Amino acid sequence: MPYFEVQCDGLIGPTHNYAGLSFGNVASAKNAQGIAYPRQAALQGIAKMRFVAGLGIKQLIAPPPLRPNLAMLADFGLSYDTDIAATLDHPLHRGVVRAAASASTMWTANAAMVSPAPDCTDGALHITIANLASALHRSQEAQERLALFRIMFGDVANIHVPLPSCTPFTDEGAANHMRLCSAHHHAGVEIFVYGRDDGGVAPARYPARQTRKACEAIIALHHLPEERTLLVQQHPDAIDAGVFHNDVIAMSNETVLIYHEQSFLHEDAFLSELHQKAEFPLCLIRISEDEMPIRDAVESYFYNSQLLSVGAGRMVIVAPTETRDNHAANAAMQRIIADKSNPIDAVHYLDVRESMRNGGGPACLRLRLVMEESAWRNVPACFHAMPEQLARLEDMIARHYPEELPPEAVHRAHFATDMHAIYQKIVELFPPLAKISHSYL
Ligand code: SUG
Repeated sequence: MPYFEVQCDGLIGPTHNYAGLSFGNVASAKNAQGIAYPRQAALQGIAKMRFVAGLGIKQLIAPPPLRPNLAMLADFGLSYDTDIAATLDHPLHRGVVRAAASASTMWTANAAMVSPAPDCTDGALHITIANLASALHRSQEAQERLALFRIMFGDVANIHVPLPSCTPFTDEGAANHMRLCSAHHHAGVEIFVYGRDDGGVAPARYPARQTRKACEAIIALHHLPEERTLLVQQHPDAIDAGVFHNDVIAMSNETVLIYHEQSFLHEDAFLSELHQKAEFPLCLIRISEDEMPIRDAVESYFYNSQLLSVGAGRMVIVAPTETRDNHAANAAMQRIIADKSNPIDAVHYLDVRESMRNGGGPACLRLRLVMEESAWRNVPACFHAMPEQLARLEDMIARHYPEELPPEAVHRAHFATDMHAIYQKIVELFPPLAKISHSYL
């Protein structure tokens, strides 16, 4: 099989904290000001990578950027050399300091939109880095991910710079993208899900982060043919219920699409276009509001599971333990596993609680790529989640990451120097990172 799917997970950085930075993300608001456990968070992330690699799936590691981001602080006239503690009492500056310390690159599903080579008419693997322009703490990721992805995938993919950071083009990457295909190495149908279009229906309470124009721009950049591309609007009521990305209400893999009845604004039109464009048998699993209310989907992150191919046409689901602990979500999961008419054989529940408390489940923590063996081998070895590298990372995390981080810790004078010293330990395990210039280090 020439092409296979690769999972690329973000290594959770040492500054992981709960700052309540994401309006519309229910977990982020609920856990704001709570105490975070960066060491535990990072170890949970590594355990997930090891588990997925153990399923025989190719797994990569995307290391975090330098935090706190002193360049961004400087944009607001702030620095750790002056009276950083005073920012605690200044609402604007408090938010900026917390944004500059955010470990949000862990949610790698938002890093980029990826179109595998078999889908693109020019036969190239295309990656467009997301601008994440809807929130300050996420917007700083765009240039950092561009630099990292050039190092990781520069030899194997056509990497596009983020779209301009302005309202009509806000883009949150693969969290709003699905791909259906008969098998990963065959041409697939790519589904771009947007929350907002100029003059169209929009959510009333929470922001819609992905625009239709951003999707259209990426479709053109990636050379995706119209006959295998769909543009679908996310249901605004779902966004208003806390579904800030499509991957909080739908999941897909190869022939399978699992979705809630309120995932899309025009479900019937979407399904008829999908049936017309997909030239292979589809397995559509629709979940009604009666079976699992959106409220439970948001609480359990059922749809933010990883639906993974494990060979011979079979699949498994890697779900967060919160799904097991939610009655409706677990019942829906068991129904799907028991149903022999679909290719899904098992669910594995994993603990990624630290990320979940900021609204990031197993699927948020990873970006999917489809690659050939030669491309896979071209990704520098340190980024491969091999057992030795995972063990080295665990050792480094256990020695150096803070055990706990209350939100006010990021306002302490020594925070930047302490965290930057840990970053140097990360660079030692990912030597190509030294090429990324941080002029202020
Ligand atoms: O953008 N949370 C992230 C969670 C991203 C989840 N990703 C996917 N659904 N693919 C976000 O809302 C919270 C940070 C804080 O509040 O400290 C945060 O950014």
